[in-house]
Amino acid sequence: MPALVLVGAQWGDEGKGKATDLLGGSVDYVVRYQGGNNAGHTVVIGDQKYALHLLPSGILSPNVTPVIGNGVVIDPGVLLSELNGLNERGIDTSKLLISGNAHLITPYHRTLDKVTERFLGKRKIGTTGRGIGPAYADKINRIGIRVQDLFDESILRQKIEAALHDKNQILVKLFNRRAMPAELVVEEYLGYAEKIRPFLADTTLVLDEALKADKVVLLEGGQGTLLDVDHGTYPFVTSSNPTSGGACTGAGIGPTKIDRVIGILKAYTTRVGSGPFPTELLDEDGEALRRIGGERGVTTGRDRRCGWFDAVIARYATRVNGLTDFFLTKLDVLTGWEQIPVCVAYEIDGRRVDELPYNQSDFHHAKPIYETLPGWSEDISKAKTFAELPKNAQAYVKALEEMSGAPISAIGVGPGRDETIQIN
Ligand code: 2SA
Ligand code: GDP
Ligand code: MG
Repeated sequence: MPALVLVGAQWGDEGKGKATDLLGGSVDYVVRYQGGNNAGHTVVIGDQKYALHLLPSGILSPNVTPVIGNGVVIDPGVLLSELNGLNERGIDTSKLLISGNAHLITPYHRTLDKVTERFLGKRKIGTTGRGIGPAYADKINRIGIRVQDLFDESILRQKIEAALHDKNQILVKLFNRRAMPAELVVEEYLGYAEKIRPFLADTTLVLDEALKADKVVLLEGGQGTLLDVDHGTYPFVTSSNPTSGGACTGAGIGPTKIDRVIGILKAYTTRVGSGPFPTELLDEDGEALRRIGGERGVTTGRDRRCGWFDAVIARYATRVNGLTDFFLTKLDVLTGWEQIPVCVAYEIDGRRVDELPYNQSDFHHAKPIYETLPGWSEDISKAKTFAELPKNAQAYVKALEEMSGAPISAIGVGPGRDETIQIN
């Protein structure tokens, strides 16, 4: 098995961190290919809980080489404090490899992210405020700062001065903020260079050699399919490509190397930030899902919006990612509901629609058409096989599988590493 991709099938927070960690025992490399420290991936090992933002979740598996690919945006201060935090807890992070082509998030990106959101008011995206969008905008505008620039003081200074030329005008004239002196940013970033140097690598070459040597490479997406800048609910998206295609560009490997694409799928739906969400529950069921599921942002601490499972979205994720299988997570959270509604299609302006509408206005009008499945009340957190699940839980999983268009190969019944049912 050469390379496999793990993507969020909904709006993120499906449990990708746990899934990556679970696969950690059988893979050699875990690569982050997009996003930055907007991600929040939780891994629970025994009584220890880890929240990873920028580092690949595979960093917790001793035999894994963790890689931050060229498609990631790195806030160096956050990177170093995350590494320190893990070192203090006894985790060896010395194997980490970082692409010199990854872009850097700077203080002006963070400021621009926050002031733009404030300016948008009610129309805000609900970003994490980590500077992700402005950093990717500079990358596309060809005025970004890359990791490799840290090692050439003159280039770093020129690039930061050039990037700040327009931004300071915007900050002062449009947002009534103080200008940011380029020299301050240069000084701070030069200070990161030697701390980052030991991790610097030609990561596409390392991964190519690994694949040629039959090593297993896991490409780990941040966020989720519906937050993809091309395939998500634009403009309420993140500024990169979490979908499986992004894994190729963000890690620098070709699609012919990938033979499995796993979609991580929550047994219900959540979303953080603004934007359409057809099955959102603004009632006590939504509140109960949030409470029982612990649905709170790992990075920002924001309450997540919660709703029933949406099969239209799952089918869409199967399509745009070319999913081979799903890991279904958090089935245990649904224990105790007598009836569980599942959205099978939408009604849009009086018409039934079975596929995700590509027109955003239509999606904003979409009303869920529900089928209701019988629930279960037995505790399922100790179940180790599919057969040990109550009949109604089995039927729920089978129904989701049929509606979503790809087989379910694992089921999460709790946050812990071993609280998973493997199928086959
Ligand atoms: P950004 O900051 O530019 O990427 O925000 C754009 C949109 O993307 C959403 N987004 C996320 N959605 C779910 N989980 C994310 N990670 C954290 C977590 C979120 C948190 O694991 O809980 O702590 O709030 C994540 N990162 C970005 C974001 O909400 C915007 O809708
Ligand atoms: P990620 O961003 O996709 O890695 O997901 P998050 O870590 O943001 O959110 C998923 C949350 O669900 C975390 O708190 C996990 O510990 C937890 N989790 C993952 N799988 C399961 C599961 O099967 N059952 C329960 N109860 N919790 C789970
Ligand atoms: Mg998360």
